[in-house]
Amino acid sequence: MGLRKDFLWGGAIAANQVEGAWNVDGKGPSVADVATYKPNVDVKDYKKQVQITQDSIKQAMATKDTTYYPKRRGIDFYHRYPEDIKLFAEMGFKTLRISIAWSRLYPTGEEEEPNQAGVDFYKAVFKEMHKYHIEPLVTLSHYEMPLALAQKYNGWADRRIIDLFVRFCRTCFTTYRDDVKYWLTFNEIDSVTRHPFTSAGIIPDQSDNLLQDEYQAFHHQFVASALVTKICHELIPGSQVGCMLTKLTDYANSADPRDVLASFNKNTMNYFPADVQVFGRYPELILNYFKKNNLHIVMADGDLEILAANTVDFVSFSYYMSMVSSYDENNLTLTSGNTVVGGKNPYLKSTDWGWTVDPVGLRISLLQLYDRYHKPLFIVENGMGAQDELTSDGKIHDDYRIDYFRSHFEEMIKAVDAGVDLMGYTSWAPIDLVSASTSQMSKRYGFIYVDEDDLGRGSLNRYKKDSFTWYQKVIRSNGEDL
Ligand code: BGP
Repeated sequence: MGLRKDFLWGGAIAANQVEGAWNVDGKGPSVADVATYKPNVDVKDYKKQVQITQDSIKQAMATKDTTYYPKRRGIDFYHRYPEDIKLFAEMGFKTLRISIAWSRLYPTGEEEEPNQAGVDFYKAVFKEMHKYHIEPLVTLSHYEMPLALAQKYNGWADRRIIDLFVRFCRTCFTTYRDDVKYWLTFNEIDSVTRHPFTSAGIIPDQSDNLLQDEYQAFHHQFVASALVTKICHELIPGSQVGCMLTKLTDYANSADPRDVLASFNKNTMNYFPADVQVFGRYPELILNYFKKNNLHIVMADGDLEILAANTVDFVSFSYYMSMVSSYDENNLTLTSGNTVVGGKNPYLKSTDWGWTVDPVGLRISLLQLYDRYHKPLFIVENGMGAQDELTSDGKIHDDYRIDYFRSHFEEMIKAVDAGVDLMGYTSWAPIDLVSASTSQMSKRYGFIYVDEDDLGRGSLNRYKKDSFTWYQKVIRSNGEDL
């Protein structure tokens, strides 16, 4: 069988991790611009890594320094996008997933009219992609919102954000209607409870009841996502809108039924936001979880109808690792879980950052998602963070990365052979960029090396890694030559 003839091979990046130019041409500060480089935090403690307070934001905004705020500088994609897109085209990309920085179009989120320089920037980026017949896949919210909205409203915890986001999206649809057909609403929508600031602009010490605010934010994002899906379909005939979840595939630690129960709970919480976006309603178990935990989600009249009437066209997801759950006597209800890295799995190796490498897990994920949702799937992130060495003759021998991708592609193809309808695959990330969780540059994902270190030193020159030519061959053969 093999992959579709029109399989969308490509790569994925996000505005806040590549663009830089955080305060030029009218862009306002975003939540990403106050994220600090934290080299010494235990990578297993995801919550600590992304911890943010009202004070840390004030401190960050008192300086224009980019050394310790790497997302402010990214990899200078803002100025170098023609060179980068040309390299993607050389690999044969059919698609490129990017995101639009809300704060580049609406600096504080509340302007009536968009910032023209921001609008023009993305127009130019799309033009460059089309020059090489690269189909844009655009995320409307990828770990980025105007900082002002986080400070003033506590982000998505406040219902007023819905209208502001809809205004931003409407601008995107009207301006880029001829450029973009594939849209995603919220990146890794399930992550609100894992890192509320990055994902929803919630400043934890500004919340009286953090868990309540997180679930309220979920609800607002669901409504916003549904409204935006409707508007997109109206404004761009033939467009397709997808949801995007982090597929944190969880295994029971043993055949002990109680471990199986723990794992079921974990997976159910992981699926829930996509369930709402695909089925158009809240799962009963989640509504009961709200009740049991005294969470009172305020829903306006008509919200449930909006969710029901505007479900997504396809399901996209990121897949990096699998996790393991064990029974915990003190925790018998569904839990959101606050770590990304689960228990140890003796059958799997891990990356230097402790993320398990589990290609079969990708196949399992594809089968599970297709069986659950019966919608076309799109792998929009998958890859391995590693430290690379640039040799004196400008080469990077990254066999480990090739091995990672090869093993994942083999399993992906087996899932397609089993009947999964898969639209495409975009690697995270085709070019080295600033890490979302650690703000490191040294956690490298790309087929293209960027000469920049954690503190922003380097020429920013781009170099092709060995994996560059390998991926080019994979795309050319539509996955037959691995
Ligand atoms: C996902 C995010 C991306 C990306 C990736 C790798 O969660 O959607 O933005 O960064 O993970 O994570 P990290 O950069 O922390 O290694």
